[in-house]
Amino acid sequence: MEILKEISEALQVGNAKKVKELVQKALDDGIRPNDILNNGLIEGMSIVGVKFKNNEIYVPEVLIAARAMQAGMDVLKPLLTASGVEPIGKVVIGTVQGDLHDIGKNLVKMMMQGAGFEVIDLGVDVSAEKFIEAVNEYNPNIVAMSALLTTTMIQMKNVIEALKNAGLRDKVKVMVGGAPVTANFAKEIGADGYAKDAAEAAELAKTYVV
Ligand code: B1M
Repeated sequence: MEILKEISEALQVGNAKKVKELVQKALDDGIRPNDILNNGLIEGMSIVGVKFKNNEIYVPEVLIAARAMQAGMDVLKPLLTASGVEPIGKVVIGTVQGDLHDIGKNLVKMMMQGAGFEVIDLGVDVSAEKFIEAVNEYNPNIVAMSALLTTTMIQMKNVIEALKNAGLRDKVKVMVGGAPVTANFAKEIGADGYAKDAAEAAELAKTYVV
């Protein structure tokens, strides 16, 4: 669809205003929020990722594209998240220590909210200690961790070890995800589950509270 291509292109050049307007127009045209997300916004961001990798663009351009992505996600948010319903469970979510990538984590949060969870978002660069404090404070069903760097994904293991040391491991399900994370890695570090994308993450989370 032409408008989804336009959304992807506006995102790639970091035009947040245009992304916002186009996402709204796509919704008004009756395009489903998930199609706008996957074939417009995420599609655009994956092209940004390839250009970044090939040194065709640099951190500032990626940051501007990330802001445009967030602007588009803000328009979709009310449609992807449930409101006014009794939560089906509680999730503590964060991007692990040393890692500042939050777009995927924010999407997972939205999808989980859409599935009926109350989500406590600890943000980015979250240390094991902060995860433990939050588990003690909020008593969640699930701890959800995101990592986008091969150098930070190992922090997920530290959080699981910290949960064990604090005697909390059996009280929560731990799920992990993010581009470099795999199902095998999740198993190796002793997580309960892995999801490859935000929709799958919400589905997996539901299986932990039924
Ligand atoms: Co960064 N970055 N970045 N970056 N960045 C990557 C991740 C990279 C792959 C780019 C590349 O080289 N191609 C590369 C990592 C290489 C590696 O480790 N293997 C990289 C690098 C190297 C870096 C820096 C080190 C660059 C530098 O400074 N030299 C630096 C590190 C900063 C830090 O974190 N300490 C850095 C910085 C940044 C920006 C700040 C500029 C910006 C982040 C802005 C922000 O998040 N607010 C940024 C961005 C935007 C990217 C790319 C281009 C896009 C990431 C993204 O948002 N994708 C990325 C390249 C790429 O991924 N193609 C890249 C869209 C998002 C929807 O996808 O986050 O994967 P994603 O989430 C997916 C799934 O992974 C999954 O669901 C989502 C889809 O539905 N998912 C989960 C995510 N979390 C989950 C949790 C779950 C389940 C599923 O359960 C709990």
